[in-house]
This record gives sequence, C-alpha cells and structure tokens, in this order.
Amino acid sequence: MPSEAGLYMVPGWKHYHPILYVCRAVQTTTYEVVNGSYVPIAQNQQGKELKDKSSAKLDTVGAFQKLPMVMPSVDILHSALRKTKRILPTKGIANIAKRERNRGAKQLDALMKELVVPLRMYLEDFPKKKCLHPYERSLIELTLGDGNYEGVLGKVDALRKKVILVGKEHASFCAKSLSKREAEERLIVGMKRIEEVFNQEAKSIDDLLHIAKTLRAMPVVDLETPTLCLVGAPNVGKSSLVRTLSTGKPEVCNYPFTTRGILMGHIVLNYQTFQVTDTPGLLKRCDEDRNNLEKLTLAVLSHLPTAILYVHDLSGECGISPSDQFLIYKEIKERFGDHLWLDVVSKCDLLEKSPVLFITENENLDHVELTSYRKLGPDGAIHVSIKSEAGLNELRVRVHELLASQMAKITSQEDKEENLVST
Ligand SMILES: Nc1nc2c(ncn2[C@@H]2O[C@H](COP(=O)(O)OP(=O)(O)OP(=O)(O)O)[C@@H](O)[C@H]2O)c(=O)[nH]1
Ligand SMILES: [Mg+2]
Repeated sequence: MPSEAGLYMVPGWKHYHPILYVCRAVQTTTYEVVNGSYVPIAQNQQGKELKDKSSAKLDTVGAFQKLPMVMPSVDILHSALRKTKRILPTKGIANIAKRERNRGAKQLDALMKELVVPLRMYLEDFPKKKCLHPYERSLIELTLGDGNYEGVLGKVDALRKKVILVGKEHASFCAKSLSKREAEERLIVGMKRIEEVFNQEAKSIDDLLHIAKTLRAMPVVDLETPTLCLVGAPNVGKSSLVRTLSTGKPEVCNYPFTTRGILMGHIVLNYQTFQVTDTPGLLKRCDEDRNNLEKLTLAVLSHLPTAILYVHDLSGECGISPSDQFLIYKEIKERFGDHLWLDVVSKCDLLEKSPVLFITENENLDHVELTSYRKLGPDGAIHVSIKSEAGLNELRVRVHELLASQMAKITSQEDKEENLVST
C-alpha cells in the first residue's frame, strides 16, 4: 500500500481509493466471542493517544501542499452507513438470537470505525502549528484567525473520541441482547445514536476541509530559489511591476489593498528562474494597528530570505503622501535593512508632467533627506514607468544583479550549515 493510502483522493485517482484503506483498518480489528456472539475488544491502540506523526518539526516550507484531502462530513457518513449495512453475521451461528446480536454488534462497531478512521488520519496528517516553519505559522494565524486551526482540529478529535465511546457502548449493548427482536431494536437505536453524535459536530470536519483548501491554495515558496519581494505603501504600483517583471498576474486596481494575499510569480533572467512575491501595501502606523494584510507582508519579510524591491510613488496618485511613504520606508529599512535591497520610484510618467506636493505635508519633517526623497526617492533609486516603459530595462538588469547576489547569499549560508553539521 502506498504511503498516501487512506487519504481521500479526488475522484479519478483510482489507485488510492479510500475504501481500500478503510477496509484494511476494519480488518485489523480483533473480536471477542461472548456466549457465541461477537463483542469488539477495546484495543490498546484505540485507547492510546494519536500517534504524533504531526509533531515532527519542519524546518522547511511546503507543509500545506501535503495536507490530506478532507472528505465532506456527509460523504463520510453516507459511505460509512453504506458499508456497514453490507456486514453479515459470522458464519456458522445457528441460533437466530445469537446470529442477530452478532450481526448488530458487528455493524455498530463497523459504523463507529468507518467514521473515526478518516478523522484519525486527518489528525495525524495535519501538522501541529508549533512544528511548522514560522512563515507558514504566520500564514495560518493571519489567514484563518488566531487559534482557529488548533480549535478545529481539537473539535475533530473530540468528535472522534465521542463516536468511539458511543459506538463501543452500543455495540456491547447489542451483543448482550437476549432475543432476535431485542438485538434488532438495539441495532436501530445504536445506529441512530452514532449518526446523531456524528452529526452534532460534523461541521468541524467541513471546517477542516475548508481550512485545508485555503492553505493548499497558498503560494508555494521554494526557500532555495532567490526571491524578490515587492514592498511599499498601498496603490504605489507593486502589482503592476510584478506583472511586468514576472509570470505572476496579480490584480491591478486603482484602490489601496487590491492585493489581499501573498502572490508568487516566476521571473526568468539570463536563463535563470527566480521567484517574485507581490505583497499587500503597508501604511504608516504601529504594528498593533496593522491589518492582517499588512501583517502578511511583514511575515514574508521576517521569515523568508527575500531580496526587497521597495516601490515609492512620488506622484501622489496612490493617495499616500511622499512624507508618509518616507516614514514607512524608514521604518521598514530599519527593521529589514539586512535584506538585499533595491529602491524603485514608480509612475515616473506622471512625475514628468506634474510633480505633486501634498497640501497635508508636514513641513516640520521637511529636512534635507525628505526634500531629496520627495524629488527623487532614496539615493540610487531607479525611476520607472509601466505606462511609458521608461527605466524597465535598467530595472531588469538591476533585479538580475540583486537576485544573483541573493543566490550567492543562499549558497554561502548552505555551505556554512553543511560545515557546522560536519564538524
Ligand atoms: N500612470 C501610471 N500608473 C501606474 C503605473 N504603475 C501602476 N499604475 C497604476 O497605479 C494603480 C495601482 O497599481 P497596483 O499595481 O495595483 O498597485 P499596488 O501597489 O499593487 O496596490 P495594492 O495592491 O493595493 O497595494 C493602478 O491603477 C495602476 O494602473 C505607472 O507606471 N504609471
Ligand atoms: Mg497590489
């Protein structure tokens, strides 16, 4: 059986059909015969806590792409009921009452197992948050909400335990029936009760399905490929530059926070492939006041080894004054100045026509550095325009140089790590 066995695969992935897994799991159960009837034994493994495969520490990204396909709760229930009804009593029991209670207990036990086996799988295959790479941990917190991931997994585990408890109770109750009729009645009551308990918390499975879907859709980042991260205030033209430089096609609109997540594209320069990340814009405010989109940007800068392409819009079209952009820039530069860095002044087609001075500009801040920033951006910034295509060729050359340096940085870090391991 392949290692993926038991995962719920999308229809068409016939080799790893879930039925195979579930059947195998059911067959490994041991039974005890009491008075000629079948009674399931409380297995040691059943009582044990879940094998903690999910807690192996991950020092790399990519965990989201390995998340299992979660089956909708209604499908788990229907599939379990269908299979359970096909279960026959153990052969060779002549006594009708014994045969019926054997069948009833077997069916109740099977229903319980068919319901909990997939849940157990999910709990084993969803990694513990504390074991994830810090970048993926931040993505979970910022996209799902703090505590939501663990909360949903906790509910699925509670549901699993409850179904085991109720299933065992009713299977053993049915196995003690004194007549055929009693066994039949206890089977019906037991089935209903297990179904009821399952349905009470079935929403947690569907929430888990939604979580897996959301996380799997997160952009895939390769830590060993140099990455260029576009940063700047909202609406300054970051996504437009990503569209020009790379294969990524982020949405471009004339309003702030168009980019609502981390987007990845690829860029091929001199036959080498690099990654480009578009991030949501940053505003002038302290971290506590930042929205989750801004926090996503900071998570990328904090946890991924990216080179930064910082975008400045001095035309005023973005709606954030150059003075405010200057303050945001200073803060980010101070915090992430150890990243390889390139400054770009965007929308230079507009600057040529009418350099904008904001009425709201705070004149007290108007020292030499700021005056120079408002005219030309930071020292050494490249002036570009998507509209007139000015500066784009120079930008490509400089970006390639930056990413080549980033590549050298990654390689030297890997060498250092290897040396540490070998000494
Ligand atoms: N005139 C002119 N407009 C531009 C240029 N680059 C981008 N724009 C416009 O500026 C607006 C914002 O561009 P985006 O690329 O969406 O900006 P962003 O920084 O990604 O915005 P957020 O994702 O909201 O932070 C759009 O209307 C673009 O068409 C340029 O070089 N010249
Ligand atoms: Mg954008």
